[in-house]
Amino acid sequence: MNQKVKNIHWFPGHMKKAINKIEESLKMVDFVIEVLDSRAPLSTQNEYIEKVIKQKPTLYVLTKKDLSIEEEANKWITYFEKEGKKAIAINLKDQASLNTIFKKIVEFCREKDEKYAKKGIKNISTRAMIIGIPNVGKSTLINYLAKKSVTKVENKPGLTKNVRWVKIDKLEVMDTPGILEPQLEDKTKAMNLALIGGIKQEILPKEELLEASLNYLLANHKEELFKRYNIEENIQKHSEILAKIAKRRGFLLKDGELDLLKAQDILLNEFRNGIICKYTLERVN
Ligand SMILES: Nc1nc2c(ncn2[C@@H]2O[C@H](COP(=O)(O)OP(=O)(O)OP(=O)(O)O)[C@@H](O)[C@H]2O)c(=O)[nH]1
Ligand SMILES: [Mg+2]
Repeated sequence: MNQKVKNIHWFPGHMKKAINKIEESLKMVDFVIEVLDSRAPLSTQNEYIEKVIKQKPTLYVLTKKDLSIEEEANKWITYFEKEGKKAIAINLKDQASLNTIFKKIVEFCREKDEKYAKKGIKNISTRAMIIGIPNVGKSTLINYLAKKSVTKVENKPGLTKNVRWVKIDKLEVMDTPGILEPQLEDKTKAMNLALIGGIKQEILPKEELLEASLNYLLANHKEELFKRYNIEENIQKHSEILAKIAKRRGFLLKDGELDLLKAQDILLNEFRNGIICKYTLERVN
């Protein structure tokens, strides 16, 4: 069962402004591309976004497929399709998948063109809005579609602060800042977001993040974890694992003691960036 927390507030001013702009601009768009992270598709869905886009045709793009377990990503696509949604899982670092996404986008454009053709209107451009929580790859997706860098991308939640239109042939796409619910009350969701980088990790206590990461890794990817840090003994205690990492990497404090905090930071970073293993935090039942 999901725990409730009351103490996670993360709603910078630019998100409030973005929400107003998104609501205003929604009237102008033909369809919406909601970007989710394939490692935690439900946690990266935002209730507010779901509510405002209800009336719009929506394509779910599950990004970072290269970082998640492929079989699980595919199961999520089936899950969304069963819900009557169009969905696709993609690695935005691989231009080879460009065709797959263009095919889906063309379907949306065709539906819209047919609707207008009935009214006798031809050759008008199609407008889409890219929407999602921070750091899921919205700006990367626009650059990917445009085949050049038209908007800034970084592995840091909250990078895009303003909306912006980008023209890609007959398609006009709007990049938007990542938005979150004003209060993250669901602790499991907050934890998943922090682990994959959707919210800044400092928002949650590091010990809790470490505990969640190691519990997940020991239950699902023990071999890969031990291989990454050359751990030969079958240890389970988190403190012992951290000590091993510090020892193997030579992380020492001035007095010669092991630097466990540095080991913790390395573990969290390497886990988040998929260096230890590919992973999917949320699985389809
Ligand atoms: N490995 C991998 N990295 C990706 C993928 N898509 C995006 N990224 C990386 O994810 C990070 C965030 O990407 P952005 O495009 O800036 O994310 P955003 O959704 O625009 O973020 P905000 O502007 O903060 O809301 C960048 O480091 C991207 O390179 C993917 O499919 N695979
Ligand atoms: Mg962005």
